[in-house]
Amino acid sequence: MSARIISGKEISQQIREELRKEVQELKEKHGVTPGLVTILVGENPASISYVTAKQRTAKDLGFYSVQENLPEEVSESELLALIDKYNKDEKIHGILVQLPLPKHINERKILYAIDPRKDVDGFHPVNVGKMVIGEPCFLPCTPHGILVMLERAQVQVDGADVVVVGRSNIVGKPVANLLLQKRKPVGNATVTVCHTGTRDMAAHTRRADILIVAAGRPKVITADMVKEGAVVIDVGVNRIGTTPEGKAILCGDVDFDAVKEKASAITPVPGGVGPMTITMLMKNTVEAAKLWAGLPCEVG
Ligand code: L34
Repeated sequence: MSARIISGKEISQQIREELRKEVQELKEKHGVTPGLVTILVGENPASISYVTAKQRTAKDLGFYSVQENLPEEVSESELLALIDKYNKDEKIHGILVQLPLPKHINERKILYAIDPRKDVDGFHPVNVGKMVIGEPCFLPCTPHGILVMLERAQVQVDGADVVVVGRSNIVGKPVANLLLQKRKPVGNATVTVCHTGTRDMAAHTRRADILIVAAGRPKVITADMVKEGAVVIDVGVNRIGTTPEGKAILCGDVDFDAVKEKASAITPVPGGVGPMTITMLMKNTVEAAKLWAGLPCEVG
């Protein structure tokens, strides 16, 4: 039997419609327009594509949005000065610095410089700390998107054996942390995290009721590594070539065609976790605007 497809694209569309209404209401009732700045350094094609999509979505939802493009050679202090400017800008409620940054820039220093109240990526240590102890805060967009997908697809998470492949600060660590928390409706799972130091990865993945893969390598999860009936969330977006028309050919970290015959539900690539990441950035920016305006919100 072929797995049910959990479409990030469709769930995203639903949430974007909800957000569009909320933005309109914020404008009409409170005179607040959510403001987002996305900062791109250099010309990494994947980063350009993601930031462009973020800007397009922000505009489509009625945000005030600003795109900053900086050259690869920009200095750390110039980038810090720009962040400082937007920390003080009353029209901007969310600041996003697209990662990865060039090697000569200290990523940590940049992320620490963003005002935690405008940290719509949830990467500032204040927000990471709050997340770990279960306080209201900005949740990082990809893990947040995964939680919402599991919720809207009505996957039973409470009590489930979840296996996460990957331990990055952006995905693996936070998603593992969130799912082990006693939070509702998505949480209270038993979580295992596999990484490059794991001795027998398949022994772990085969036990998973829910398998979340953020390894950053194409098709590392094959059908023999998946339990019959498991729910599989594929976070990978790998560029494995280009079409004759010059479009990127994408594939996930999961061997989709084989695994879909074994799983009960699976997310596709493209159209899975990626669009959800962008949608949760929009959600966080709306929350940031409410926080700034002193309105009730989910982040503090
Ligand atoms: N600061 N840097 C910061 N915040 C983030 O949340 C990100 N991330 C990751 C990389 N760097 C970041 C993203 O935005 C990954 N990521 C991201 C965002 C969107 C998509 C994939 C990754 C996405 O929309 N993927 C589409 C395909 C798009 C394409 O054609 O390239 C999909 O359907 O999966």
